[in-house]
Amino acid sequence: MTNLKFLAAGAAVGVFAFGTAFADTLDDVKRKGFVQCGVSQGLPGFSNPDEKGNWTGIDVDVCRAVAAGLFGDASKVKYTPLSAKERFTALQSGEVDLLSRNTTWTLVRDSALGLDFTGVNYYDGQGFMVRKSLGVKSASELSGAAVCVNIGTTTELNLADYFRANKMEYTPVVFEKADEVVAAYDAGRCDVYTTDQSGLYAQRIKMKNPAEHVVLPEVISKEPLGPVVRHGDNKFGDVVRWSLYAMIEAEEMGLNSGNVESEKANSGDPGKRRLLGVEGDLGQNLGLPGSWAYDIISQVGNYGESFARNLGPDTALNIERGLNALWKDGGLQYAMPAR
Ligand SMILES: N[C@@H](CCC(=O)N[C@@H](CS)C(=O)NCC(=O)O)C(=O)O
Repeated sequence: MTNLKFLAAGAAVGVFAFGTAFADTLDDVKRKGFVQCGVSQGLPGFSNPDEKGNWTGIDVDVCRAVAAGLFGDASKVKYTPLSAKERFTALQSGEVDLLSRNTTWTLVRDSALGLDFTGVNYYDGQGFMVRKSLGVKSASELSGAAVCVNIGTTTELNLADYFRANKMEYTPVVFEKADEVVAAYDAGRCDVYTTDQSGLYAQRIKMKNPAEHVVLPEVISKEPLGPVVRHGDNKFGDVVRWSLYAMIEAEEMGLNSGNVESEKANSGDPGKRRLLGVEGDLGQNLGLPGSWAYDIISQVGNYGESFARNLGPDTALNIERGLNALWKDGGLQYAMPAR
């Protein structure tokens, strides 16, 4: 009986912690004047600092878009680098307001961990990398391999599923920091490196001789990566969701950082006029200034610009749009209607 009481009391505190204590992240963020954004510890194309500590990447652009929408200034962001293992505790505890760190949207994370996913800024899938000299052409040839992998990731779980389902053996070689995983693989401590395919391309740049490694054709999982807020943090969650949608919607409408000023001044298109705050009160509904989407597009760019700048053919990653093309070009990126 006593135990039951303890459990009930504990549950109530849990609800309070997730439901009330952080319910006003939007107000808190407005008051302090910046967004505290949880990012990776350095993943080129997604969230990566240069030698001066300036962060860039497609995940960083989500943080910057939220700041642009809120404050009219994309630079009002502070970054907290987090390992895969640390990331959820950092969000749950309030150390960060927003997690934008190549994080896969799964049922358990969305329900049991007190988190809410606000969208998908990159559709990915897990892959394998090996040394070309191994002569392996398919993942089906990997039985008996030592596999380097990051702890606290979906990668670890999918790896186990894949080998089990295919009745193959493997030896996991696990590390907490992604750089340790890459260094171990590069030093030959394992035969295979596995992570999200985008991560394989990103991390290959850091290896001693990138041309010596090949990504195998198999994609063994779905990895929808997106920004995360605390469960119950609906107002702030809405701001994050619609900041990302504003970037996608802008690409759908043909608005970009180069033309948005003249489009705002001259366009007669009702949808563009609404999104850019010339007509209506979309921003007000989100608790944002009327210029929120204009500020996002002019300062951060549309989704396609962000993709091209961080991941596209002109970057060292050289990733195609693929699943991340707009829905009207055969991809999955689709913004809900801004009206
Ligand atoms: N998407 C997967 C994997 C995420 C992950 O942490 N991947 C590693 C390997 S690419 C990583 O981000 N490393 C960069 C870092 O920790 O800085 C998940 O959400 O669990």
